[in-house]
This record gives sequence, structure tokens and C-alpha cells, in this order.
Amino acid sequence: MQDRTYAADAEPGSRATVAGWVHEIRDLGGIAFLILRDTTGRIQVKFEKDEMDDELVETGLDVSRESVVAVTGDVEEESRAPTGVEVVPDSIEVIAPADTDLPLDPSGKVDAELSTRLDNRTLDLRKPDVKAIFEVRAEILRAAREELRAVGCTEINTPKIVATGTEGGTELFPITYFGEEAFMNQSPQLFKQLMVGSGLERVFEIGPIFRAEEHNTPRHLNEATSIDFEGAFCDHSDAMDVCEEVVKGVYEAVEENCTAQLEAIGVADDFSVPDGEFPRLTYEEAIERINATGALDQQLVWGDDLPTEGEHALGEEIGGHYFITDWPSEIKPFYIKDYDDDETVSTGFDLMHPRMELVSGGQREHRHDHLIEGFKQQGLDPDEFEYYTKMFKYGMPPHAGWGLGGERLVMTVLGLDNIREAVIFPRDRQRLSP
Ligand code: ATP
Ligand code: AMO
Repeated sequence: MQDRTYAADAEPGSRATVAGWVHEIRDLGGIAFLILRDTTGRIQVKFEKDEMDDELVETGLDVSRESVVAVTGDVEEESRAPTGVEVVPDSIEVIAPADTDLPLDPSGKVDAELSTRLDNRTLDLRKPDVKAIFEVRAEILRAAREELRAVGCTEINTPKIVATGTEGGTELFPITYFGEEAFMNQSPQLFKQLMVGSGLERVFEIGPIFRAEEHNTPRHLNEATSIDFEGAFCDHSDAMDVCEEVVKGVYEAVEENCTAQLEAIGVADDFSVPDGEFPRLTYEEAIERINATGALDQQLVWGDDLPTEGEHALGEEIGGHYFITDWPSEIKPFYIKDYDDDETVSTGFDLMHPRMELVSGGQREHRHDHLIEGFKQQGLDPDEFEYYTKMFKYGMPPHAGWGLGGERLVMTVLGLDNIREAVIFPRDRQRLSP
């Protein structure tokens, strides 16, 4: 729209056309106000009934809440107006009238269930606190991208329709690809590894991953956004350094560029950039410390997955992000490299936030014969992955990397209760639309 002025930019003494949504109408008798809302904020439009054209007053005051209007008039200073200025209109156009039976109240005065909000995201994101989550999410992804570029990575995009899975066969969504069985990709794992052996060496991808996980929890999605890093001539320790840099860089960017959003969401007082180095605990130390907390009925032993209550107890004790390293080889995937001097221990690591796991990664098995052996041990047919394994015969450097769950990052940075709040249109067990 040409010549449109945003609410926040309307200067006293100027003429302006402001356009947006009818947030509220307040009729005080002789004088009435229409509060107009756009992406920058709100502005008051004043109607002095006796002094203005009747038709103009009627149009301005009869319009339903959430209708889209354009108002043209003089902008005046007015200390009693919420933003210190108001528009005295000489024309008002109702561009898109809204039905009066709104499924959700964008003024936020009436609370709505999460499912109602997710069904009506257009209206939901008219609320400043909800809109702010997605502005912070955009900043988080921008900052992660910048950090990864700064360490010499090239951004890549890999296929989401694939012939084989990598992260466990039961969690794949099957699809039909011209009569052939195919799947939605669970992780760019194999593709990003293939690119460290190319001329690119260091790569990252920010893209969707698909997991057919049956369970319904506040931290699992069936379609999530993964921030993936992979670097040639890196070991797991180098990969953890990059991971720590990216996560801290994200917090710093949010602190620097999202002050208003943190206020709007109501978390400004709780937000802080993690300080100090993230501690690195071995898996063995982690299970010992979890056992010592007494949080579990049964003592953990080598080879056990860490149960959620155990992770929470340890997270509470540590009070910030921490890595768990040196996992048992048997519970890490085939592509993770084991230590040369002890094949029962892997170079796999997880980055934990006190509330949940954020990242998995590790050094990769780059030796062709060991890789083939790993497939077999995991019950996978190496022939199905020939497109991947054969490249390990033509000069594959040692390499390491990780995958960071984008929504879990947003969720933990902002202290959101449910991962669905970090996605505009989440996909979960019950939700395929919108
Ligand atoms: P990732 O899936 O990326 O490996 P994660 O932290 O989600 O990371 P999971 O293996 O999915 O790992 O689950 C981690 C923990 O969550 C496990 O201890 C598991 O018992 C617990 N968990 C999984 N599903 C549920 C559920 N539906 N309800 C409660 N806890 C669950
Ligand atoms: P992993 O399966 O642990 O590792 O996934 C990496 C990170 O992605 C996020 N994540 C999810 N977030 C929301 N909903 C889900 N269903 C979900 N599943 C995973 C988590 C998790 O830590 N290929 C390896 C990574 C690597 O080694 O580079 C992988 O995919 O934050």
C-alpha cells in the first residue's frame, strides 16, 4: 500500500494514512476512540461526534473488532493517548470487515487453550506476546546461521525425500515416490557427512526433519527444524567447541536484538546469557551423579539410556548447559566413531539444557571397513547405503558434527512450557492441519 505510515512512525504535525486491525473501540459519549493496531504497535484514532461528518463517525465506530481499516487524517500530539499521538481522521476505509464471532480474542483479554490458538494462528499471532516468540525464533535462526558462517561453514540444502532412514527404522514416515517406497528424512546426517569429503569441508543446514514418534510430549514434534553442523578434520571436542559457540552466540544475539520481545513475552527478568564454559561430563560421571541424587528408584548401570527424571535431577544440580560425552558405543548410532583404544566407548556427545537434551553429535566413523561393520552390527544392510559408503573409499577425512533441535533451542531460550509454542503450525500426533 503506497503512502502507508506505520503506527509507530506517525509524526505529530503530519498527515498520515495508517492501516491495520481494529483493536478496540471505546465510546465515551461525545467522543470515541478507535484503537488501530499494526505490526509496529497501536495508535489512537479520535472521533469527536459533533464536529465530524456523521457518515465518517458511523463508519469508524460501527466497524467490528479485528476488521482491516485504513484511516487518513492529521496526526496530533495528545498526552492522554496511549502513545502520545492520535489521528484525527477525515476518511476511513473498511478494507476487510471481520465477523463478530471471533474464535479467539486477539486482545488477549480472554485466555484460549493451546489447541484453539494453534487452530487459529493468524489471530493468535496478532497478540504481541505470541508474535514476539516468532520474532525471537527468527533472530535465533539468523544468529545460528551467522555463527556457523563465521566458523567457515557453507550452507547446504539436502533432500527431504529419501530412500533410507538413519536414526532408527520405526520412526520413519513412509511415502510413495512414483510407485516406489520412500521416506521423509529424519536427519541430513548422511548427506552432510558426504559434503565434508567434498571441496566444501565445513557445512551446515537449517531445515526440517521428520520423526514418526508415536509419543506425545511437550518436547517432541513430528516435524522439527534441525540446525546441523558437520566439519572435516574435526574431532568431537572441536565439534563441541563449535556447538557451544553457536548456542552462546544465539543467546547473545537475543540479548542484543530482542529486548522488546523478551519484555512482551514476559521473560526479560529470567533471561540471561550462559556464562562460563559448559561443563563436559563423561557418561560414566553422569550416571554416578544421577545415582547419587537419589532421584531414581533403580540405580543406573553402564549401557542404560538416561531417563528423563535422571536428566532433570542432574540438570538441576548443574544449573546450566552441560555436555555428556563418552557414551557407550552400543547406544549410539553406527556413524559415531568409537575410541581407538576402547571400542566400547564412543565419541558421541549430547548437549543438555537442565530441562532437556538439545543436541546430539560426535566424531564420525570415516574408515570404510569400520563403517560397513557398524551397519551390520546395527542390523542395517550396508548395500542399501551404498551411495553413502562408497564415498568413504575415495578419500573421506576424519570429521565430526552435531544436530541441534531448533524448536528446543527456542523453547529453552524463552522458557516456553510446550515445544508447540515455538512452531507456527506444529505437526504432532493429533495435528496435521492447519
Ligand atoms: P532424541 O529423541 O532427539 O534422541 P530425546 O531427549 O527426545 O532426544 P528420546 O529418546 O525421544 O530422547 O526420549 C528421551 C527420554 O524421554 C527418555 O528417557 C524417554 O523415556 C522419555 N520419553 C519419551 N517419550 C516419552 C513420553 N511419551 N512420556 C514421557 N517420557 C517420554
Ligand atoms: P538426534 O536424533 O538426537 O540426532 O536429533 C538431534 C536433535 O534434534 C532435536 N530433535 C527433536 N526436536 C523435536 N522433536 C523431535 N521429535 C526431535 N527429534 C530430535 C533434539 C535432538 O537433540 N543425526 C543426529 C545428529 C548428529 O549426530 O549430527 C541426530 O539426528 O534437540
